[in-house]
Amino acid sequence: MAKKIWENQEVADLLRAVAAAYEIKGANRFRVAAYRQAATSIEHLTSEIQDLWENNQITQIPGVGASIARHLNELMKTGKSQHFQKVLAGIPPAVFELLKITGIGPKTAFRLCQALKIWSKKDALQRVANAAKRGKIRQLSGFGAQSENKILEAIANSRLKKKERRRMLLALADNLAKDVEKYLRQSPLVLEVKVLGSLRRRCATVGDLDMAVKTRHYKQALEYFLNFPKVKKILNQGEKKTSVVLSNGVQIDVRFQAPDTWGSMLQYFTGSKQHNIHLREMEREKGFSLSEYGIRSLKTKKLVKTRTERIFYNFLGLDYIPPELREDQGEIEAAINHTLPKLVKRADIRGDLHLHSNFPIETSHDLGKDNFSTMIKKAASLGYEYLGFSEHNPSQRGHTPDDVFALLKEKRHEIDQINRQLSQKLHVIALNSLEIDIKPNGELAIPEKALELLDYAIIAVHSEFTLSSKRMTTRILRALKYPKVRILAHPTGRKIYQRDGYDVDWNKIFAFCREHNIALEINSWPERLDLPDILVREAVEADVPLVIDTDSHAVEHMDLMEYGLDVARRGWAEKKNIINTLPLRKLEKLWNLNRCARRDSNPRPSA
Ligand code: DGT
Ligand code: CA
Ligand code: CA
Repeated sequence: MAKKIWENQEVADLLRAVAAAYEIKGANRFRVAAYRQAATSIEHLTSEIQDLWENNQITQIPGVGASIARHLNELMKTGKSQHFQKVLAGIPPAVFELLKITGIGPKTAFRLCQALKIWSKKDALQRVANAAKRGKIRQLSGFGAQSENKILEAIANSRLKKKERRRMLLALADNLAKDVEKYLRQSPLVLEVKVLGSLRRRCATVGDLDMAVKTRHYKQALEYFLNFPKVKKILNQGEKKTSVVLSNGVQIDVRFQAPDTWGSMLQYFTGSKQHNIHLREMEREKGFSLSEYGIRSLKTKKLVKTRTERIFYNFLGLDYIPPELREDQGEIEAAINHTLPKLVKRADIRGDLHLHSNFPIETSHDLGKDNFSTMIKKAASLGYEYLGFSEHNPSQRGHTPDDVFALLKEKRHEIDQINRQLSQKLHVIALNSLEIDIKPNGELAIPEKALELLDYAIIAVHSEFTLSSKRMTTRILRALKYPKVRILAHPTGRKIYQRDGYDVDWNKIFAFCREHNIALEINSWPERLDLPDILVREAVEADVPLVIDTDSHAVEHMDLMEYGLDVARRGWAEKKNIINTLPLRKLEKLWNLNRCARRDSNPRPSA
């Protein structure tokens, strides 16, 4: 029998089930939380857990502690974990189906299953929906007409979500493709490999993977590809192309092409479809037809072959168009008029302004995993000049304003210390920031005098996402007016496939931010990518400053910067639009950063 290959979602679901079983059985809440955290962390991995396991890297997943790692190891090695089985024993499988309903927790799910005598997973949701429709649930103690309606609505929504969910997040698609690329590159038949389609255009979500292989030996190269160990099913196979399904269910279309027509091939299968259609219509009027093989004159039937995409575009009288822009959103006109933007790139980035360390700040949100110095060392390796530590604010419950001030003073002190010791050596300056909740009324969740301890403040909405557009706009505008506020983090609040962004009057927010030099964040988390590309484009046109942040909760996350960059580029952003491309001195000046104390004690070498 073929070896079982574990998928991230499958493992995450299992850990979540264990957490639920623990909760139902009344286990210690920290244990329950540990399992949930591990599940979330695995769900958000940008690589495959199977690969991590094979490389002995399971313990490096943030949130996966030694004991969970041990159980996972047993699971992946033998196909089951005795410990998980013991915890799950006695909980009917239907309970875990019911947990898919928003708003139903483990204990409620357990009670529902028992009261309605639903045990098996199959049809569990349908049976609950039927019971709700017949008014059976409102009769159970602890439930009412309102909760019954909510359950019905949530079941209907969860069905919709499932259909939508087939597309992958960019980061996952990216890592999968790298894996396939690596395999292909190992063959001497393969001259070059290139990812195409929506992944090359760096779309936030990707349907299927498209790839091209440059080769002079189609047949052997194609056969070599089909031997890739993760190929599960061959959907179709031609002389120069094939479509397969990988063991994780992802489809890949691969084309094999000779060097002389490589340019038109890349161009054609990068798309987008709209971009291609626009080009094709334009060329037809001039008497040419476009295909993956080249540019053909309709009159003479002569085919112009192009080895590179640049030659292809130039032949049509256009400047080379970066893939991220190929959405038929004005890029073709700009390429004709030589007015394409010079897109921001990785080498332009001088720092990361939104990161969470493990400094014990006593927040009700999550803490980071690594300490200041670990993250600063990583920043140095990335070539950064500065790093902004912005843990979540201390929780309001359980802290007086004086407590909060004391905690932040402590952190200020540590940051100053770090700057005296480590930062000087590594030439990376630590900035003291904080990610502060915007309360529903627009107040900030820390006492105003504590703001003085910060170099700059990041503000964000973390609750009450469903306010009306008008109230949300008033709320955010009020918060933006506090002193020290320089960044509005993940400005729409969207999470891909989990939550739509809230409504606000962007024109008002844009105007305020532009006037006060406050940056809107492009958050690089794969399921956030917020601002989304469309709003980035609007912000760029409105000349609103932007920052690209990783919102890292562990050093590994600091590499996510590239996904934020993708979004910025899809939004036509140039270096001048992105605040964290500024060298430290210019940033300090622009934002009036209050770092006097340190400047005396920590002179930086002059450049
Ligand atoms: P996806 O997979 O849904 O994330 O999006 P794409 O853009 O990767 O689309 P896909 O995989 O269906 O096709 C890959 C590329 O092939 C697409 O970006 C452009 C090209 N293409 C596909 N269908 C057509 C078409 O009907 N006309 C033209 N001109 N090009 C097409
Ligand atoms: Ca595709
Ligand atoms: Ca495709």
